[in-house]
Amino acid sequence: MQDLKYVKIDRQVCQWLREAREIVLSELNSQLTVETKSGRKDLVTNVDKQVEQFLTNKIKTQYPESHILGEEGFGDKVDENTDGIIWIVDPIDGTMNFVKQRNNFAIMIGVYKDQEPILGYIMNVVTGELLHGGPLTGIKLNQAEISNIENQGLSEGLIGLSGPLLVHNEYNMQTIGDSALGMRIYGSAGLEIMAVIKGELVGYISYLRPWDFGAGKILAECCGLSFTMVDGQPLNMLSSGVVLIATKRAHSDILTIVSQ
Ligand code: 2AM
Ligand code: CA
Ligand code: CA
Ligand code: CA
Repeated sequence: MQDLKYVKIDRQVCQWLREAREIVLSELNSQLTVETKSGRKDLVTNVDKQVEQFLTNKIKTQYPESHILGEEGFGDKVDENTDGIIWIVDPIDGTMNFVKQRNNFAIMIGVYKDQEPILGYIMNVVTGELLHGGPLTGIKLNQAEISNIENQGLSEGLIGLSGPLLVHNEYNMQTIGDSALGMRIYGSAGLEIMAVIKGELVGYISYLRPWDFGAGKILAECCGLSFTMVDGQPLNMLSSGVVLIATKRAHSDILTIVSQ
């Protein structure tokens, strides 16, 4: 059953994301201001900041009672208290790709109410693909219903991995990769989660923070995928750590290898 209130909110957030996409596309060939955060591989640009400001302004104007957790700090301070409505915003997911490739990055929003999943958004900025919706609206890729995701095992598909986990062989990552038909490293958690939902990957494993998975968790769980920490433990919306998103069969295959 669709809840019309959320269908309306969904329509509005999709419109904001299309506007945010236009902002980014208009800057795609401009010189960027790039700063480092924790180290030389951790970047933020003027466009990351501009998109986060744009989205937080829209959310605050339309839904003033909301709290916003934004990666670049334009939202609110959200600590242990996750009651009420929380919007989790990642203005550019895959900033390194944005800077070096001007391609292969996403804008993401996740909306939770009293810790329950409400709506999730992953927008592939360059292609315009927008995965959106939640348990009360259904999930769509632009206007199209998502088709059933085949419950393939690890050996039947491609696995998305983060580079550092693979290089350091954490959690037996090299055996996990070798057990699949192949490994892929896209460099955007949002696009990798979208690829699992589209059936292009059987799973994805990476160290993630709340803005990296806030949207994807809502979308993936609605599509029947498993979304846990890499040891199978549940995660909450403020968790940080190594996260495993996969079909039910690939999830079980991976947990077996992790525990070996
Ligand atoms: P970002 O571009 O929004 O920072 C790159 O492999 C993926 O991991 C991207 O989705 C990136 O998001 C995220 N990422 C990069 N550095 C990270 C870090 N130190 N901790 C958690 N996620 C990170
Ligand atoms: Ca970042
Ligand atoms: Ca991110
Ligand atoms: Ca980001």
